[in-house]
Amino acid sequence: VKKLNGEGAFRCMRWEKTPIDAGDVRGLAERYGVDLLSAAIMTRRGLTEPHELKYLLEDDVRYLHNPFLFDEMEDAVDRIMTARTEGERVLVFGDRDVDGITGIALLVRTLEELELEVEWRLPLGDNPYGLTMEEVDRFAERDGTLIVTVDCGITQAAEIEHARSYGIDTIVLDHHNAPEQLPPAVAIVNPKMPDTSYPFSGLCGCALAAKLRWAVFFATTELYKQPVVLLHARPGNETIVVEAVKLVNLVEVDRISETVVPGMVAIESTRLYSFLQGQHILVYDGELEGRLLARAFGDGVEIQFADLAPEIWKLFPALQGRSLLKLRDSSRMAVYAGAVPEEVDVLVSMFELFVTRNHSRLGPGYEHYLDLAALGTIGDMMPLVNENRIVVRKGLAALSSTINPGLRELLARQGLLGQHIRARDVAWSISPVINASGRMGEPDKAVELLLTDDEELAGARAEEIISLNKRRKKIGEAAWDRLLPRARESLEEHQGRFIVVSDDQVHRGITGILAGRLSRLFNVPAAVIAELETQGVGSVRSQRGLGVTEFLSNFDDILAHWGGHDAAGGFSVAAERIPELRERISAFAPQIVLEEEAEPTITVDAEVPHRYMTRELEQIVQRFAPFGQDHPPLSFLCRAVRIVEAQPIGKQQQPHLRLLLDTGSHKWPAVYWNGADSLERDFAAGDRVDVVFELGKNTYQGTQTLQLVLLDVRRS
Ligand SMILES: [Mn+2]
Repeated sequence: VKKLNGEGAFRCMRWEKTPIDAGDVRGLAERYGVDLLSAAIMTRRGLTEPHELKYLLEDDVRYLHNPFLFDEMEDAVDRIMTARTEGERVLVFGDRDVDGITGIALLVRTLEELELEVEWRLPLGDNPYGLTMEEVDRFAERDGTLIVTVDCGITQAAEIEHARSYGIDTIVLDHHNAPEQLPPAVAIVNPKMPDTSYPFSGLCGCALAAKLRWAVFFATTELYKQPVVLLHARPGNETIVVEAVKLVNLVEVDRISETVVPGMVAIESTRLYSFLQGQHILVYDGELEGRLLARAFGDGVEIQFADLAPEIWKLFPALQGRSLLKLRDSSRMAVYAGAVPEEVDVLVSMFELFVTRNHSRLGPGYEHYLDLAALGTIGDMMPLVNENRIVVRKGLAALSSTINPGLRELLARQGLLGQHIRARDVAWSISPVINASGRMGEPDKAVELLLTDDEELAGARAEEIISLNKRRKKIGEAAWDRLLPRARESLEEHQGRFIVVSDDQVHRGITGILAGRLSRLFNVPAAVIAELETQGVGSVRSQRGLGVTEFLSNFDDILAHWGGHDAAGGFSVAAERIPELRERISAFAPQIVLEEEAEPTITVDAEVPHRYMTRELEQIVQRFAPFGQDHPPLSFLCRAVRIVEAQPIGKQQQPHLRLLLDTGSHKWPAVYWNGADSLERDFAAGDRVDVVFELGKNTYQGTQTLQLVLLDVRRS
């Protein structure tokens, strides 16, 4: 086994292809109407449950979870609506990374649309993470009364209490792990709260801002907090089954099903009576429903309801005259429901569709703002599973055609304007640039970029943050050279369990990058501390299962601030206590238990027979895109392909290989990064080889062509 570049890449890897059952694959393919190869990949990736496949195969925003599933979303919305009526001054305070910056932009634009008086701040220069006492004082002096934090706040009980002492309320939108002592906020919207009813924990801060946006615009409709009952009666076996679902803010709060023998019971003696009393009732096809209800309970009983059908038919003429039963059988919803859905569930979904289509900002208009949420999600390395898939898919589509002047200027300079933008384009060319502004102490430049409607200013800000990124790269390289030998010593000192290095030359903005790079190189958790004048500012990056916030909690008494996720975290410490902190970490190190180092392995998603090695493979890859955290690119195995040509390429020592591979029906261009050493040693032109590859794109003089990106090559 040979380690490459010291960056954790290995040659001579084990190829792992999970065995699957052909019958399962066929069943999945039939049920969801996909090809067998896709079904095989889904099965190998363990994506076989209806609710998972929904997020893989669909990308309509109506599959997003309802924002009111957050326990305190209504409180947040109410407080904002009060601020609107009272003409209050609102401060949006965010973190200085992509997630915080996009979150601020999304919130400020939203609150301004509501005609609120909004200002925004985030930590500049060497200022510490999160809201500070000084910031609260400053806002109090300006007679502010409401703060909304995004991507920070959950660990800031003291600062938020301080705001409260001025009579300033705070709404916290944060996705960092919640500490035991929660801040005294009027509302906390955090998917990682211990017993939240929200069904997905992987949202970034900006996505929470997008959730709040939907919720406040929902609150401008007449439906906000108004219970609505959707009612449906259907003939059963000599009976009539009456089903009803109660929604508040489009969230189901109650449901009932009554089987009635016509003429046998008075409606007053059924549970239905109290369920319906005083409610706003909606049905589909009022004439038919009225007849069935009259048959069930007698002509004397009159249930007041409104008929949704004419409204729905106006919006979707193709549905004219169709019964709920017919709609159920043709709806995608039935495919993803674990069991056959009730007709009343179809009615619920029709109603949701009706509401979101009728209020542009809740439906198609909502998607325009997902460009920012996609940037935050990718930049913060959130898992691309569950509803994040829809956020990112829709967000990338919105980004590709964005009208935001700042984003357009930035995309243009990164060669992405007018392109079909992929998640990796964002991860490589957009989020590092926005992040650099914060790392270099000038994140306000990036916020201005995203908020301005002035093209000239947008262009200037784009230039500035791109040059900040160049500077960030330069100082990062210099710091790396200085820290690497000390990191080796630290690793030895801590019995191969942990790395901690501190340095007074390291820029505070790149501790996270350095810690990440060290942790990947040595495959252990690493901490990097920048020693500033009065304080140390550090980042921790995990590896092999160490929980970062749990780790940091051991030093709670000595750290000034700390917080984070399981995989990454940050902290600050008074300068004079840095040596003590290092000693404490060293004393703690023997207790660190790391998971076994895994054997270097490539997971193969599917073996592709030669006859399937056509351009259609790209369509299969697209079905599974976007790729990222917890959802890596598809890797394929193809056996016995003939090497037509192989040519070393790359600057200086030409470490890479460009190849032409013959798969029978097609000749494929391929690239093998760092593969030049293998030529003549492991294989040669003319050989037949087995290859594991990802499908990639090669852009040459503005034209994109498909190519195979080889991950491993073996002589057949
Ligand atoms: Mn974040």
